[in-house]
Amino acid sequence: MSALPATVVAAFGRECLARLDGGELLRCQVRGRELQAVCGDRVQVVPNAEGRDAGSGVVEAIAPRSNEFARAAQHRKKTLAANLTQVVILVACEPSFSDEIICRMLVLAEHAGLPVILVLNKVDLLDHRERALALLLPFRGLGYPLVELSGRSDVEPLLPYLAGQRSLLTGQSGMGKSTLVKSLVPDAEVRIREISHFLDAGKQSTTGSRLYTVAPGSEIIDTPGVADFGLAGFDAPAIAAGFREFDAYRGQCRFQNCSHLVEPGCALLAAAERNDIHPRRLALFQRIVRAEGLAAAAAGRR
Ligand SMILES: Nc1nc2c(ncn2[C@@H]2O[C@H](COP(=O)(O)OP(=O)(O)O)[C@@H](O)[C@H]2O)c(=O)[nH]1
Ligand SMILES: [Mg+2]
Ligand SMILES: [Zn+2]
Repeated sequence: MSALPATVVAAFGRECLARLDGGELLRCQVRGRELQAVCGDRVQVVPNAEGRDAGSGVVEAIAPRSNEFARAAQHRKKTLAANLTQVVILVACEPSFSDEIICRMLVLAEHAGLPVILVLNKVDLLDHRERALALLLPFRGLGYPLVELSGRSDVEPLLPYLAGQRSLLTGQSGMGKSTLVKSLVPDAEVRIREISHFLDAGKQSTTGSRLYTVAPGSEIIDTPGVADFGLAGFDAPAIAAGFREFDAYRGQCRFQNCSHLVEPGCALLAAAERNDIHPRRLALFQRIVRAEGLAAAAAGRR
């Protein structure tokens, strides 16, 4: 049988669930060691012979990706999804979230060239809302929309942002990603069970990313909560490029290779001093550069 075009809606190691363009789901093996299918990939699938192994097939080829959202974990790139149009970063009023991790996710999204929407979830937990909004203050005015909602009871505010998009939903564990997806996708639970059934043999059916259709042309990808968003492979300038408000100061530091940590004549330090950039954002940049082990390299250059 000839190959059919499909989209990967769940992926686990050498296995994935592919949705044929007609809508049929096929559990697939990925051919060849060099191929690694991720959620959102466009693939060519050859169904297995009917009768012998119905509902299954083989991924023969993966189309080049227009973009991918990846995090680097222990020197290994871990691609969460591909061919996206935007990233939705979810935080919650409770439990509290890390603004450093927001910055890390923003670096990854900016690096992939993807627009970002910030969502504050669980606004029904009124007692914690003010504190959460205060933590989000440094991100206001950067051009990222901020949407407030309750993923459990009112997802309406997010709908206009999802229309016509393929959104990657990301955020720390416990922020409410899976709950939000269940509210957004009418038959989500049926489909989750369906997919889990398909992938049970894959053993890790709760750890992978999954693509759901919210409405025709609107898709959302739920990703597993990950503890940290490593930026291995990024150097300090690449990390700085993920802080969009730093752009206006590029080339204005006294030293061309300024690390923006301690140098005299640093345009970013001066801007933070004047509150032209939010001091917290600069502090988080510096913290990430140090955590990624890049501060020593910067000092060595001087
Ligand atoms: N109060 C409240 N709790 C929520 C809301 N959305 C999710 N939760 C709870 O937050 C916890 C984590 O949700 P989950 O969807 O598993 O988060 P995930 O780890 O990001 O997928 C669960 O106990 C949910 O019931 C919400 O809108 N309001
Ligand atoms: Mg979840
Ligand atoms: Zn500088």
